[in-house]
Amino acid sequence: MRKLLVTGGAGFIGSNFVHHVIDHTDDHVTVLDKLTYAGNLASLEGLPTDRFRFVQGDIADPRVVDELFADVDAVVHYAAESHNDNSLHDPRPFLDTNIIGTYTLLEAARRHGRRLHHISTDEVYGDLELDDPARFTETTPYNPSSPYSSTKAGSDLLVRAWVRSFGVQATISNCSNNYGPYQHVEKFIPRQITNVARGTRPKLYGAGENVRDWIHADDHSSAVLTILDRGAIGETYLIGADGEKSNKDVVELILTLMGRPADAYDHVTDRAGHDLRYAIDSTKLRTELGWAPRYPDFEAGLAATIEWYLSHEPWWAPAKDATEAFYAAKGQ
Ligand code: NAD
Ligand code: TDX
Repeated sequence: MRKLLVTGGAGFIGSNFVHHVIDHTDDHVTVLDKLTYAGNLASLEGLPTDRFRFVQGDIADPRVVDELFADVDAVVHYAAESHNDNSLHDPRPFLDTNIIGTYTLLEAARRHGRRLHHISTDEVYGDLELDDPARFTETTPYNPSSPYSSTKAGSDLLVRAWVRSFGVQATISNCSNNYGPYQHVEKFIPRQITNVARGTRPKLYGAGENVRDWIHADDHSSAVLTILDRGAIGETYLIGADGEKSNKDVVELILTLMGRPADAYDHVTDRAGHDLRYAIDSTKLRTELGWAPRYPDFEAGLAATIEWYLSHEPWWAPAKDATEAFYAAKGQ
């Protein structure tokens, strides 16, 4: 039985990964999570106590990190400050967690000789024009736009340097936009679903022409497990499921699936520096490691996600009012 340490496992994608590992492997999972506003223990309810334990702590705290690294076989690093809008409001926690936190984990991986998989984002590559036939690949130059994406880019470069300079056994994945259960209501899709559920109109930034490349969180998890098992040390793999959609199309689909008129939404103040389009070419992961997504139908995945939010109001309601107050103060 392999022993995994999952940082940020009480967040959106980390908790989906923990459920995926428990369902599809014999591994034991320890979650290290600070429980910031984005962490939610309710996302980890019902896991078998003989295969799962939770530790509250900061990835930038070398004492707790060192103790946990001593007792595991491999580490999957999800913990981050993850929301672009928050990074425009207050960048400091992004530096502390994404840069210093990742540095702290790399030093522990080096001391203990542990395998580390670092989770990152396609946003490190900047953005593409709407009519550009290009997609991001593993060789696209880094060109991040926001405080969030620049700290993720910095953390990726630290991982690469620790592999090359110190022989740390690490891999990196850069994934496109995730959707699915357990995503915080600050993010685009859950915000609009829960707005409609509460009788509030969805809020589209600017004209809504920006394109995101959507992947179900469970497909992200299966890709990460594949890289952990079969990825080559020092390599980067892009994860994506060919799910490009404009924000306007997504809002209209949410409204239609929820039985409302497709135009019953508001245009609000655009995000500063708003990236136009992301698009992932995941050929390397598919051909070299044999991975394929299991949820290629975005509309079906979105319908299931809407059902999940409608039946889990106690999970999201406590965060909804504060999130909307934050946006309202910015005219969003
Ligand atoms: P999230 O904000 O939902 O969860 C982040 C988790 O990390 C929370 O549980 C939080 O409590 C924890 N955390 C924050 N700071 C910490 C610290 N200092 N120490 C320990 N724990 C801490 O984020 P998410 O959307 O699940 O993203 C997870 C990872 O995936 C991030 O690294 C993010 O960059 C990456 N990613 C996200 C997406 C996406 O679409 N959401 C896409 C690609 C990559
Ligand atoms: O109310 C909204 N209205 C709106 O039009 C919100 C919250 C967002 N948007 C737009 C902005 C983006 O173009 O929707 C798109 C998606 O926004 P977010 O959910 O904030 O995601 P994004 O900024 O694309 O970043 C996400 O994907 C990449 C994650 O939050 C990152 O952690 C990940 O790295």
